[in-house]
Amino acid sequence: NEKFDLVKRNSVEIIGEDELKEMLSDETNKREKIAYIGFEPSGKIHMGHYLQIRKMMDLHKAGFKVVILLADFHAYLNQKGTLEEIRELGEYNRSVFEAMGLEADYVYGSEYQLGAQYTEDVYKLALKTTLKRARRSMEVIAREDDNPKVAEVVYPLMQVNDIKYLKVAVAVGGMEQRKIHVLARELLPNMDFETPICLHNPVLSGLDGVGKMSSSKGNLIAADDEDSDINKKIKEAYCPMKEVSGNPILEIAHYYLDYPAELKRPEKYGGNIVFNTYEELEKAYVEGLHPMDLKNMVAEAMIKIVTPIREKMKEMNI
Ligand code: NAL
Repeated sequence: NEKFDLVKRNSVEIIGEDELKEMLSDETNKREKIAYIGFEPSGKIHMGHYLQIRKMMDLHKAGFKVVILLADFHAYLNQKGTLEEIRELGEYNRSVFEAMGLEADYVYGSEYQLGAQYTEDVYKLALKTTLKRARRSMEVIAREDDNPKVAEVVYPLMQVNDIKYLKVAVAVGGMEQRKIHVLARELLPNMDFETPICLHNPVLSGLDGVGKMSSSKGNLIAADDEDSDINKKIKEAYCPMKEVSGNPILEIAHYYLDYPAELKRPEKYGGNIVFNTYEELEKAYVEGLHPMDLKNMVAEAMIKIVTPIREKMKEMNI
């Protein structure tokens, strides 16, 4: 199925694949085709976000209504600032996603998360979830805190509840969201809601090779980086010879190059090579393709992706 391949492409996993296939081939919309992702509003939108936005565009193409949750209360509970500061970042994030070309409905969590029924459901979920499970689901998501707060365990309950309140059929997120999503699949069938399908995207490593690409760490390629920034960042990025695991440049090559991809080199450095698939490129790298050759390909590809976004952002005065 063509639509299924499009939706699955470049994801790490889909939990509920068979249900998704069924939805995609059902013209009667027995189950409303709504796909959603939530973001804690952030000061920098980077290529990790774009991987997810691109996936939402795939879902839109496959016939889904796309909902973007600007998760202001979630960011607030996760100690990202005052509600006012967070909402301002939310507006900025929405504009960047629009500049990326995403057509979607945008909603702030605070528009419905104070409702009486919503609140009662959070209490119900609080009774059904162990503290241990709630904290585990937040392992990668919660901000570091020497004295963790109760807010940390309220957060996943609200995320589960959002899936019900936004009538989500397909919940999308990075792999770090999977424990919350698995909790949602377990709990929601007892809350008068159908088990959500969950699609997880890869989480890119930071350009410094330390942890994940993150707005707070500056180890990223931003949606509005200039060509010179991109060239400099990639040139200086961690890219260990012959090594695949935790290699941010190879990861970007995996998810952002168009295959077949061509490496252009002068004859004296070995001449041009065409890689038909990522797997071919990875094999060549493990066998000794020079990091500089890989970096040149990746920098060119990133510039091609970022330039129209950056231009659009300038045009929109973001
Ligand atoms: C994602 C986040 C917050 C609430 C959500 C509700 C429904 C679906 C996805 C959601 C943000 C996410 C993050 N936890 O770490 O950015």
